[in-house]
Amino acid sequence: MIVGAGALGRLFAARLASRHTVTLIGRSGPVHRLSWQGSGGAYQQLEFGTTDGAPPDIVMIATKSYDVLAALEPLTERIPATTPLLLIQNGFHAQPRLHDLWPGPVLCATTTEAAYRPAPPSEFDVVHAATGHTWIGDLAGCHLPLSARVADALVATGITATACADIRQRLWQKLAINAVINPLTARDRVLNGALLAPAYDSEIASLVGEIADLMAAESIAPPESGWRALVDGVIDATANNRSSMLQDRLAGRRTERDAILGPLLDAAKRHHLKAPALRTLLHQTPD
Ligand code: KPL
Repeated sequence: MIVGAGALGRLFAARLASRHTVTLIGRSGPVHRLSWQGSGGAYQQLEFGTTDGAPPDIVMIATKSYDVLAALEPLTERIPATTPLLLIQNGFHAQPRLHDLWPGPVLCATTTEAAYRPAPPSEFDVVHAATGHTWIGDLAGCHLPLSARVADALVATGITATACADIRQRLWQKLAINAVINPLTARDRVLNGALLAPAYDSEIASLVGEIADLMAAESIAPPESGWRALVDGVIDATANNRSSMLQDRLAGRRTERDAILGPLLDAAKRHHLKAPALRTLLHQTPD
């Protein structure tokens, strides 16, 4: 079962439906039909099952971070509390909360798969823009065999996925990237690539410097290339993207500001670090 019918939820549903019975639940209930365009240009029309029947083997929650608890709530009556969850959210807000709350295994994923929902009247509900890599693990590192089974199931449907024992590190590394790119692009309404302009250089340097200190305080290992090179590399590789936060802003939706900048500012408080650039950015970022 996949809860959350945004671009990623639809992408995973479309891939998994080739080998599994998938129930995809959106805001207004189950999604029964989906047309999607694969990254190689292949086009497919898919039909999904209903929510009746046997309990799901796993529930993937692909909503925005702030919607995770509300999305799970109506399911708690219908699925055993031992059902594994797979969370695929930006930031580091929903993951530790669900890890503490849910009795069953809580797996977390971070992905570089890129998908988007084209504006109507497109014939596609979702377009797989670029293939990427999905990492799966749990915060306590005690469900590695389950993570490996889930990763294998994804690989069998064409999604490159790997189980890992260090998902917390990977989620925080992704957080470092999102904490720079998403708020700046949403604040200034620019594509990711605009951040390569010299005008952003010193602001990005201050943000990355504070993030590096926070990561060190949280024992998150720096990437081999260093934090700045990591962020610049992603800006370069996604230069033509509208960040998810900019998309939310343009669509008048709530943004994931608190899930992305919140954990960093909480860490700053824990470690008595001031983080002025991040603090300023929080106030400038649309909620
Ligand atoms: O993850 C992203 C997002 O937009 O949320 C990046 C990596 C910044 C790509 O746009």
